[in-house]
Amino acid sequence: MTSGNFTQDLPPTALHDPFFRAASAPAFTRELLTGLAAGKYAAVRVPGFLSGERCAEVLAALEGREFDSYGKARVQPRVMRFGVGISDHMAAGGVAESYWKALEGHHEAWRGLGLSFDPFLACREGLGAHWPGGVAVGSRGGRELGAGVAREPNDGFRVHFDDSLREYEEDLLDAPLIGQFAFNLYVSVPPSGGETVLWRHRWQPEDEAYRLPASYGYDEAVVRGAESLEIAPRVGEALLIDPRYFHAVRPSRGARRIALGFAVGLTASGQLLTWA
Ligand SMILES: O=C(O)CCC(=O)C(=O)O
Ligand SMILES: [Fe+2]
Repeated sequence: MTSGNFTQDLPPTALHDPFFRAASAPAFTRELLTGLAAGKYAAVRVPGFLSGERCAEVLAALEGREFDSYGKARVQPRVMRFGVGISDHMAAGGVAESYWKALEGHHEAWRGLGLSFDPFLACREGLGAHWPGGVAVGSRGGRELGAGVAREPNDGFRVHFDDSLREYEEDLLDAPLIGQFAFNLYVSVPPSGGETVLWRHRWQPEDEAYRLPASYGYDEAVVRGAESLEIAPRVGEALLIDPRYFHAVRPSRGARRIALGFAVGLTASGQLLTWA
């Protein structure tokens, strides 16, 4: 009944859901985080989250390093990363032992950058500045997960969604989650392209017909007709999205697109837990 007569002359993309919006604010307030978890926003942007000086320090350190690429069969076009991501170590609906082994090298690689501060700690502190339950790195079987990675999707990310409840057979973290976010802090952005796009569409079983073979992604036709939201990232800006909305990153032109990223889960006791 809600799609009453007044909508009949409008194409579907002309309709707007007032909750499908990106809020922009100087900080991650309680209201914004609870609103994102509850579905009152699709994304929250905090420009100037990390100072230009700190962004430049991280970028300068990363620029001289060799990046790995995500698993080439699953991630096409290629996405580069510095650090270990859990999605490359999935096995039988759980986490492969190789992840824990790889994390040792990960910590060494990040320490080897010789940064004057821990950028993932800075991100957690900024994210949790107004959050009563605080932000901590999540654990699995009592072992601390990775704190984050630097990701470089110069040729874009395909249309996909992230939902650990669907990706893993059992709880990924020791604490069950009642909400999930994806966090990105941009340290290098291209002069054109590189936009993050969200669609007001969540996975439904029919969508599997659009899944690209052996890939993490879907044919863009899966979001056809859905309302969308485009965000052009800026250096120093933090973006927190509801990753259960299908999303993509457009190819970059003219410069590297590098973001520090991690997943965030909200527990029933109101704690925010991160992993990568
Ligand atoms: O780089 C971005 O803006 C979003 C990347 C992404 O797919 C995610 O964080 O889940
Ligand atoms: Fe994603």
